[in-house]
Amino acid sequence: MNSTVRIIGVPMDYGANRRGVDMGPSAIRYGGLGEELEAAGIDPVDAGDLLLPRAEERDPDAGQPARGNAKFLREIEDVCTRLADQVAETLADGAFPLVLGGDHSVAIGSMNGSSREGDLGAIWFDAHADLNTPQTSPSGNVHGMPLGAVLGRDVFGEMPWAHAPGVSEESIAYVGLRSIDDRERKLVRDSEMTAFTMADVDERGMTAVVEDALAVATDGTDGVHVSLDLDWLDPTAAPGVGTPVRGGVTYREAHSALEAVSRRHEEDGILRSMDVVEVNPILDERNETAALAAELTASAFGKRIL
Ligand code: HAR
Ligand code: MN
Ligand code: MN
Ligand code: MN
Repeated sequence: MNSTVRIIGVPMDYGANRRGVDMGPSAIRYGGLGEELEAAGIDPVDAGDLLLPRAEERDPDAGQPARGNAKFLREIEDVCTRLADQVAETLADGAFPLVLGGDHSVAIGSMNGSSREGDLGAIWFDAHADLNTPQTSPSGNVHGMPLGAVLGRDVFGEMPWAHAPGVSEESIAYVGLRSIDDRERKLVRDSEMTAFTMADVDERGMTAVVEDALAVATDGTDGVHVSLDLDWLDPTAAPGVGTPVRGGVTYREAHSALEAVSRRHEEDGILRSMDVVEVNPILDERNETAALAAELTASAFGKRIL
C-alpha cells in the first residue's frame, strides 16, 4: 500500500434528498478511522474537511441545466472542482487520497482528480447504479448521477468539471446492484459497464465476483478507484444511510470484498483512490454504520483478522 494515506473530508449533502450525510466525515473519524488504518499498518494524515456553505443558504435551482433536473448543481461543481484539485495534488505528492463523503456526488470530484494521473478503472460498491443524468433522473438528486457525470453523458459532456475523459465505461464494474430506476435499467444494459448484481453475489459468492470486477477495472487502465457507498450493505448491518434498500451485502461479505481488493493491491499496486460515502449519522444507530465504514476501509488497506 502507498506509504501515506491522506484523508480528505467532504461534508456535502447537496446531492442527496435529505440532510445528514454532511456529518459523515466527522462520524467516520469518530467511528475509529485513524485507529483502524493504523491497525492496517497505515499512517494516515488527515487533511481536514473542505469548507462548504450550508444548503439552507443556497438556492437549489440556481444552477439548473437548460434541460432536465439537477439540484444544487452550481454548488456541487464548486465542491467537486476543489476536491479534484486536492485529489490530484495528493497523488502528485505520492500519497493515497481517501475521500470521506458526503453524498455520492463527491465521486465526481474524486474520479476527476484521480484520472488526471492516467486512465482509471472503477469498482462501484453500491445498491444503486448512479448512472442518471439531469435528463433521466426521477429525483434531480445528483448522488444518483456521478457515473453519468464522469462518463460525460447528456449535458455532463459539456461540463469539464464533471466529464472525466480518463474514465471509460468498459473499465467500470458494479458490485451488489439491486435498486435501479426503470429508465436507468436500459442505460445500464446498453452500456459497456460490467454489472454484478446481488443475484450474482448470491450465485457465485462475493470473492469470485470481486475478483472478476477487479479484472474489469484493471484491464487497460493504470489504476483503480474504489467507491464504497454504505447503502451497498444490508440495512440491518448499515442502518445509517439515506436510501436503504433491503437484500444487501452482509457484514462478512463486505469485509471479504474489500479484503479481496487489498489482496490484489498487494500483488500489483492497483489501487489509486477511494471514497467512502452516504453515511447518515442522523439515521444511524450508535454510529455503527460510520464505524463499519472505518472498518471496511481498513480491510481495503490490508487489515487482516490474523
Ligand atoms: N436512482 C435514484 C435517483 O437517481 C436513487 C439515487 C440513489 N441514491 C444513492 N445513490 N444513494 O447510490 O434518484
Ligand atoms: Mn451511490
Ligand atoms: Mn447507493
Ligand atoms: Mn468519456
